[in-house]
Amino acid sequence: MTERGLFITVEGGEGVGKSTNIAVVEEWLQSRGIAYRLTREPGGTPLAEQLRELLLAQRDESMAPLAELLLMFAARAQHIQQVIEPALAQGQWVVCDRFTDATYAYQGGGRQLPEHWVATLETLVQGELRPDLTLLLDAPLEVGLSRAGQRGSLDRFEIEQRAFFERVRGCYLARAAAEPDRFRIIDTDRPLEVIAVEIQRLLTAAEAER
Ligand code: Z5A
Repeated sequence: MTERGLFITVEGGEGVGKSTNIAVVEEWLQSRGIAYRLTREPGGTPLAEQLRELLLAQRDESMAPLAELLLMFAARAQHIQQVIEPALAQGQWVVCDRFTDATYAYQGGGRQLPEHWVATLETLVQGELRPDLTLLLDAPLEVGLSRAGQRGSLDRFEIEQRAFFERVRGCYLARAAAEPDRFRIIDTDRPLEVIAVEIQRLLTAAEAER
């Protein structure tokens, strides 16, 4: 029987360097000859990418936080069924740029929706599926926001106020403290080469622990 792949998620607040460091994860997987699927949330399938567009676009009508929460999980249900579960079952490692910890952080922490709403939907949509390893990229707010601010147009989340992002970061760090076996916190307020070495070391350890 094919050994199930490892499910790795990469999380963090604005501009912490997820895209930059996911490239390091990919290079490591390729160097090991490990079959993998790189994907992202919200998104990862044509339908879920359409939901992503709805979620990120700025528009005149403000989106109700509950509608936002439900759309995140609608996209996730599609993504799990079409991409994540089949890949893991085939033995591929799945590397996902954000997953449900982002929902706890942004809709729970940022939008201040009750945590148990997120937990209820998590159980409904995911069943037993949880990441095996979560790399939480973390940097002081000023660092992340100033890096993110160098980009062009801002999406519906990026226009939020500082207090929103403080709650997001606080929620991520609290979740990491509560689940130390799954989370690895990576300080990204350091040179990229130093971060890359740490990520390679963590992945090597995760492979050895299987
Ligand atoms: N969202 C949600 O609310 N609920 C959910 O359940 C999910 C998501 C799944 C889209 O996510 C939005 O969806 C997101 C939360 C919400 N909110 N926002 N915004 P996204 O992941 O697509 O968007 P993002 O957070 O803006 O990620 P990003 O644009 O991909 O940024 P990043 O990956 O963290 O940063 P980066 O592009 O790698 O780096 C930013 C810049 O900093 C870039 O110029 C780098 O070269 C530079 N950088 C990075 N690291 C360093 C270091 N170490 N030194 C110097 N410079 C660096």
